[in-house]
Amino acid sequence: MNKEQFIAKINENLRIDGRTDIKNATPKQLYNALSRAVMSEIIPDWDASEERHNSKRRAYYLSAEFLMGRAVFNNLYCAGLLDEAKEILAEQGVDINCLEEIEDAALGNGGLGRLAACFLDSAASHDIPLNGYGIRYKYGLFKQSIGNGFQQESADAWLDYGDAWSVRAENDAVRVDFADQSVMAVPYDIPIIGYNKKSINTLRLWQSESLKGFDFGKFDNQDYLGASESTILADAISNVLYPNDNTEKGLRLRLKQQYFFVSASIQDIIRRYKKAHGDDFSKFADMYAIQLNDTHPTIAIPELIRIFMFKEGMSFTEAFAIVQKTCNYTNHTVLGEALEKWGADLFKSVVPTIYEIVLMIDKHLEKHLRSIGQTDAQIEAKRIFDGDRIHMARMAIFASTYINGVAQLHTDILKNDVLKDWYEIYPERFQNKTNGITPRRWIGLCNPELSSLITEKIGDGWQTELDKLAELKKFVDDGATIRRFMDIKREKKVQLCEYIKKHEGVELNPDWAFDIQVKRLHEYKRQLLNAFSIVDLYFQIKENKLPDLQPTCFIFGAKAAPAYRRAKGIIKYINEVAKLVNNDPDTKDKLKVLFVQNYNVSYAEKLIPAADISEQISTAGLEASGTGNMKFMLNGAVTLGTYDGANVEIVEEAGWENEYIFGARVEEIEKIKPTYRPKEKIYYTNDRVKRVINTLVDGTFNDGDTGMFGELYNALINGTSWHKPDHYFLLTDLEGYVDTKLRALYDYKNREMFSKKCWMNIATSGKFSSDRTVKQYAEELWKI
Ligand code: 26Q
Repeated sequence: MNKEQFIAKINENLRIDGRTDIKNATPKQLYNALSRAVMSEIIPDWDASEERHNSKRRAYYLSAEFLMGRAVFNNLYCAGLLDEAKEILAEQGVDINCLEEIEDAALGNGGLGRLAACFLDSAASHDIPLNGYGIRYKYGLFKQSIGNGFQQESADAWLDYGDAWSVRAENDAVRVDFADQSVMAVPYDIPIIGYNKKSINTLRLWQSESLKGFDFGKFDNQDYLGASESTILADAISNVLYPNDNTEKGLRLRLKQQYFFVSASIQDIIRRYKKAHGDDFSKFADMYAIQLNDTHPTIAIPELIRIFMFKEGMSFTEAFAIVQKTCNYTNHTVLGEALEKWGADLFKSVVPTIYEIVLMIDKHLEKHLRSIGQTDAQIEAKRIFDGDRIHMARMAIFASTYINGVAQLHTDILKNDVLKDWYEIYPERFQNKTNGITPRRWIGLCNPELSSLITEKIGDGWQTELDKLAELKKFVDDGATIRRFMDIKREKKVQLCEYIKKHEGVELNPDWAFDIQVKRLHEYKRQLLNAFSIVDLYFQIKENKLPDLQPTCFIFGAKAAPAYRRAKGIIKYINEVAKLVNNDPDTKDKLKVLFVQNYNVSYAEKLIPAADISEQISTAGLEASGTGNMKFMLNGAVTLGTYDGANVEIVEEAGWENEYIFGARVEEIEKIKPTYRPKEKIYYTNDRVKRVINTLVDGTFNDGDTGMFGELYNALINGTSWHKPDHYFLLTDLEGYVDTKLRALYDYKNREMFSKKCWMNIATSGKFSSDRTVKQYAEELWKI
């Protein structure tokens, strides 16, 4: 498509859509016209990719979340049309950035959903036949605003902008049956455009609709129950993404969502298999691998068995063998509260047939464990059905070929601790696959300035072979190059400052150090520890103890699950700290604290390139991997963090001298845990720590009489019925953290020396490309 054809297509779309043209179109009209122009351009390539992959072994990525972010800039970039599109609009006096008003596709909560999106990008960019299956939530993750320091939520009606990047594939609709209703699952196909259109894969998202109005003749009518189900009840299933990150709540609708998209996907996979290979399922596991993104789609295991047994006439044993050869399970967490367990009564009342099959799998497990000589106690600890609840992770492990963790440390913890019992009997099933991020979105698109400098130094090619960044090492002592990098970092800060001025109404100084913590709000991620460190700096400045401190902006961005009271209390606390330090004449020229509203993928693309310091401060052992840490590294920030998750591997790649690591390690945490008494051992004996903690209750700050701060204080100092005091070891790590933060900030004053550390981070970030990760999945798990 040449430029004239591109313009013609856009204009044609605008005439049909709104009887308008590029000059006069609204951003929404422009977005749809431009996107549809690209869509019509890529359809032949999309078809060709599918055709090419059809005869090959392929993998399916089943995930309840795909956190895609904004599609338009990424797709133009990957299709090689971004510069041309900019030009076309500019010629009509339109700034392409007006498309920033288009909402993100926020069909995920955080790391797990964004990882799925990065994997799809990487697979398409390396011609790996990987398709995604998920849910087309009508409302994605809620939008957040801050009012009087408190989080407020509103609905994310992302579809109000139109859905130019998907194709409704009504012919492939399938029926999904529950005990009390039947619904239609209608697929919407989204093209995943590989870099330079290497290949175009498909993300298929299912929307739940009423059966009414469809051609019943197309579906087999056995078990039909739902003829009178109202549209509203059907629509409810794919209506909204559950906003919990790393917590599990056994809710009926959530289980329905899981079975809904899994059943539809499995039916789809089987239909495709039959079309290509007929009714002989002996080659099923040779043709397909299914990756379960955490336990959320684990119901795929009994669903496959159900169809094999009741529709295809296999025995349980035959069906189970094929399923076990086909499925793999990725674990993303060690937090107990995130491990999915479903009440047996609930499960049975929603999907009774599946429940029976789960019982069969459980019996099969018991027999198998007995046959390999396990004791009653060992068997009991592994039962899928414990008499009361169904343990999804246990089912996933038993019925999978491989189980993988998402960073080396995390995998070691699974093997030696959380899943030790299982590792003992199935050592060959456990693998590590350290996470990664796509360099297309996380530098190419969000940091074109740095990308140009890199290309100037080492040529093209690094965008799909990120290990090539190692060639940047040789420029570390080249002052001119480092100063170019420093100019770019400043430019990214200026751009961020403009954006923040517009969206938060706050003015930041681009000559200050930017210290950024952006991620979901969770106690284990310890945003409260960061806030405490700032309060300690505040007190130290008031006492004239920090001469010539580097002026620093501390930026936070995070959404709290709406029902997570403590997380919301932490947001309010951060905003109270901001009010104090930003207004005190003794500190306002040294410290600036900002909590940005509605942190999401698009905001991340602005914040991350502007960071000097990346905050990755989880309690050691609790952050499975982290992927934000990798994005900051790739954009030239140093990590201020604990020895946790992928931080361990970041240090290994970049060298200790280029990161700021502090705090208790996993072994130390394990050692102090049994006798940990933070009140007696730290709070009462350390006045600095005490002064900071006391700000929760001594009237320094105001929680609007909600009691939130008192509850935070109580959890730290006294504990609760479900957790001992300071469950996340903030008091243990606070002093070491402040000292290390100060070391980083004093180092920063020698800008050129500090920038060399940043440069070394860029040069050693090659390992953290999701291209590497996906290739490892393809070769070592899927055998593609
Ligand atoms: C489960 C049941 C019911 C409702 C919600 C959930 C639920 C939803 C989302 C449970 C967990 C999640 C998300 C988990 C997650 O994002 N984990 C992160 O995964 C990243 C990718 O592997 C890691 O880098 C992070 O360390 C990990 O926290």
